[in-house]
Amino acid sequence: MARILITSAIPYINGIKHLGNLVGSQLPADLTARYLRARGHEVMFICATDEHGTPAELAAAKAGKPVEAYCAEMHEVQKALGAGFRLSFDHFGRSSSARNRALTQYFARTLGEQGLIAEVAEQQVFSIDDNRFLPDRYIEGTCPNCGYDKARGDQCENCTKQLDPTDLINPRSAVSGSTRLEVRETKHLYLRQKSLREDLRAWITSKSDWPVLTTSIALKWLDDGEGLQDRGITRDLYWGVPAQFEGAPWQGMDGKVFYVWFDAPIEYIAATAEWADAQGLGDEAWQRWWRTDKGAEDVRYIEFMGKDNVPFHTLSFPATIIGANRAGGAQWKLVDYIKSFNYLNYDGGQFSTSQGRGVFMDQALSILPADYWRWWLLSHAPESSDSEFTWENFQASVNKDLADVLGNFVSRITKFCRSKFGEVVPEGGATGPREEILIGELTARIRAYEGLMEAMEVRKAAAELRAIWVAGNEYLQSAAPWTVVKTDAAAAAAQVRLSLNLTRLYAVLSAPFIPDAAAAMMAAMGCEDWSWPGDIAAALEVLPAGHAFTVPDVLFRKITDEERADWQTRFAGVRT
Ligand code: B3M
Ligand code: ZN
Repeated sequence: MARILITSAIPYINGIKHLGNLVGSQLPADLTARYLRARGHEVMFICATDEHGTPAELAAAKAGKPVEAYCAEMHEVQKALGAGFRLSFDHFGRSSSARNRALTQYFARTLGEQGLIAEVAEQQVFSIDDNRFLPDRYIEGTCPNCGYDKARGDQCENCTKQLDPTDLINPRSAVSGSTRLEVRETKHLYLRQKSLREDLRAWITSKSDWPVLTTSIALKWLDDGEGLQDRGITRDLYWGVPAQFEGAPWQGMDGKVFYVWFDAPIEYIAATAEWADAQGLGDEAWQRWWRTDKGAEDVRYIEFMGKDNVPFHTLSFPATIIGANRAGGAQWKLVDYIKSFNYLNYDGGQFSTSQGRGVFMDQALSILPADYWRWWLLSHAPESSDSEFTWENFQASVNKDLADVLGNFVSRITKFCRSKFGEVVPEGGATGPREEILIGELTARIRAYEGLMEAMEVRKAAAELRAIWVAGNEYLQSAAPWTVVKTDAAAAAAQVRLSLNLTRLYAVLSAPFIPDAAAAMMAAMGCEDWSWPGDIAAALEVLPAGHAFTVPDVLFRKITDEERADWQTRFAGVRT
């Protein structure tokens, strides 16, 4: 038994996530957490909402709400949707928590004391009427490239040209519309990442088991062009972790907060502390996951994220950790393995939050239960390349894999047994060569499935699980107890007994992918034995003759062509 810490990239607070976001981090992280728990490991699975920064402030302003209230509300919405998708977090925290404020300030102070933070003077746009500095996105004006009159200080949405605020024609404050703007000097804190470059390189190159996708992105950012740059870690915003605090090794940072990407990964640690608080446990309970000087040296730490988040997790966050560890006091855990994902596209284009294109988490659950989505998304996870959601493929996958293969097996065997032997596992008869062949195939496939799950090869693991279901279906088809029973009731009883046991085994094996259906199968088998199978022959004898079961409701219904067509139109357009 091992201790495994799993974090999923924490979703931004502003708005409901689409299925592409879900399959890029939270869902595969859940799959792994569920599997490793089922194998008897001690797992800590952490996620949170990423609540600070400009996007949160702007979204709150657009919703006409104070940012605190907006974030509190959206946190509950995202938490409920996570629960709806059966994401089995040990804790779903908030980056705006008191724990994260304290830890972020602690890391900043420690880095500062190590000489790893520089104070840098910058020229920045100040709005006289708003009495504040304006970050890029808070300045609007006319694009010098295409003439679009709502271009933002960082980019023109119309022609996509990257801009500096000073490029804009007739710049104005996005907060008040005021045009009384001037450039003033202001001071910001920079993390001196450059001086950590060789430490980072040594650490990254020591990770020989990392996927190429992860390592190549990390090394590219470390070495490309000008290479790793020192990075501003403060912003002129109201909403965030205050950069001026008691004990800070700098002055004059009042009114500034840490940059959202500085405090967001620290929230992984803080959310574990929030978990301990919620459980009424002391600091040692979360520190044993995160501090190698407090018992975390044997923890294996795995992070899940989309590929766009990799630079922050291979360079910036490790720079924070490595820099803080130099102080020699608390020793914080670095990630052991990063599982990163490509993008999921939607029906010939991209999912788009701003255009409302694609299926969002709330919409998905309003049309079908979580397991249907979990199965499709995980069995088509964008691992080695981008993948694409189409309604045809979704329909085919649900109807074939879930309804025709797994659902049909369970329905057929339970109904047949009820009609011939009643709702108890039948006695008598013995298994023969056909069953031995099945057990041989299942053993080989289940061991392969375990290897793939351990390696977090999500698509391949799904394919192996599907093959395990198919093996049972083919066995039942060729054994044909409904024919055998006419001449040899005892032989048919043995076949049925094995198949009912296989239903229980399917529940155990499938639970990481489709937890609700697995629970329904286990409940129908009148059993609570979720133990992972060692010897497969033994696992197919857990339900003894005479054990009562029930016929479950339809596990998976088929998606009709009309529904498919309807959904296709409904989700093509603009989300209202
Ligand atoms: N919120 C970006 C994203 O949701 C960002 C991840 C933070 S992980 C510390 O993709
Ligand atoms: Zn433009």
